[in-house]
This record gives sequence, structure tokens and C-alpha cells, in this order.
Amino acid sequence: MKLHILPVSPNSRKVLAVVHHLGLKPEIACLDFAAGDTRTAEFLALNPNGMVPVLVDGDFRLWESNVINQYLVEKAGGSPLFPRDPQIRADITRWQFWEQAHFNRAFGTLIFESLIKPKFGMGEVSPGLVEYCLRETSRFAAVLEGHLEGRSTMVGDDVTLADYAMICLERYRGLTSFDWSPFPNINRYFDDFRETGAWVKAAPPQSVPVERVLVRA
Ligand SMILES: N[C@@H](CCC(=O)N[C@@H](CS)C(=O)NCC(=O)O)C(=O)O
Repeated sequence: MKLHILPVSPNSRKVLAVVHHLGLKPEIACLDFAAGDTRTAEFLALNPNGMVPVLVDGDFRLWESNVINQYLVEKAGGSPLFPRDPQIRADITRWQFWEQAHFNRAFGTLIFESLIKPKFGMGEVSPGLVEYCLRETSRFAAVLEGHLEGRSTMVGDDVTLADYAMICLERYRGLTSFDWSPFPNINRYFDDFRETGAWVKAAPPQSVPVERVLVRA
């Protein structure tokens, strides 16, 4: 198997961490966004969206980080990260969908609009969009805050793929104007999970500034 990533991409880190957690050893292709590696005809043939991560397993090409993680669990022969019980699976998948569709879409767009765009001269910041993202992040953070009351993991008592989805944008917590102080359960959960072995091992190189990442909603 070959996993294509950008070293500073949160969705790549989400998959790389699961690779480490499962002890898998795919070949890792570290692409260079600035050099245009994700816009070559060769890469677009793997993923027409021009985005990472992408997993190639023989003739099979898979993009979308959360489903790559489900596939990796199957390739590993199963794992408590994604147990076979249908209700537990559905619960984990629910949070993976929610992470992409709502929570990290709101927060990720806020990061892109208020942090990355001005930093790299990628066009004018839209105050209306920033305002909308702040509202949406607040709306969905309230849902997560309530869910994490008395819990240390998203589903059941063990770490699952749902946790690797939720942690994805944690490192940007202090870098936007969003106020996380009304969300003590989320802060506790992020503070704990960001120290776990596989997540730490999947961190981008220290030399890369935290803003040097593209998250596009
Ligand atoms: N829903 C996709 C999102 C992938 C994504 O946003 N990838 C970013 C890096 S985290 C990317 O490749 N951006 C490059 C671009 O937008 O051109 C997933 O979960 O894999």
C-alpha cells in the first residue's frame, strides 16, 4: 500500500496516526504542495479533487481520510478502533461524518479564512464568512461539549476512529479568534488526546510552521 500525504495536512495526520496505531507499514509519499505535487496529471488521476490523503492499494485508489481509516482497520485484520458490532460501527461512522460535515467544516473554514488566507495572501478575508464560521463552530462545539460530559472518548470506553477524526484540527485551537473557554470538556478531551502516542508520532516536522497547511472547506 502507498499513502500519499502532505506532511502538514490535518487530514493526512489523521490517517498517519491510525497507520501508527495499527502498526501498518505502507509506503509513505510525502508531497510538496508548494511545488504543485497535488495538481499534476499523475496525482489528479489518483484523486481528481487534488487533495490528500490518498491511499493506493494495488489497483484500488481511495480518498477521504475517514474511509481510508476504516479500510486500514480491515487491512489490519480488525481492531478495537472500529469494532465489528453494527451499532458501535454506526456510532463511530456517525461522528466521522459529523466531523467532516459540521464541526471541522466550521472550524476548518474559520482557520482557512482568518488564518491561512491573510498569511499567504490568498485573497480578501470575508468578515461575513468569519462571522458565520464563528457561529457555526460555536453551535457544533456545544454539541461536542455536551457529548463529552463525563466521557474521555467519543464512543464507548476505548479510543476509536471517531477520536482520530475529532482531534484533527486540535493544534489550531489557540490560533483563531474562537473562544474555547466555555467548552471545558472539549479542552480536557483535546489536551488528553493530543498527547497519545500515535497522534504525537504522526505530527508534522517541527520545522514546519503550524500555518503552513491548507484546509479547504
Ligand atoms: N474530506 C477530505 C478533505 C481533504 C483535504 O481537505 N485535504 C487538504 C489537506 S488537509 C488538501 O489536500 N488541500 C489541498 C487543496 O485544497 O488544494 C478528507 O477527509 O480527506
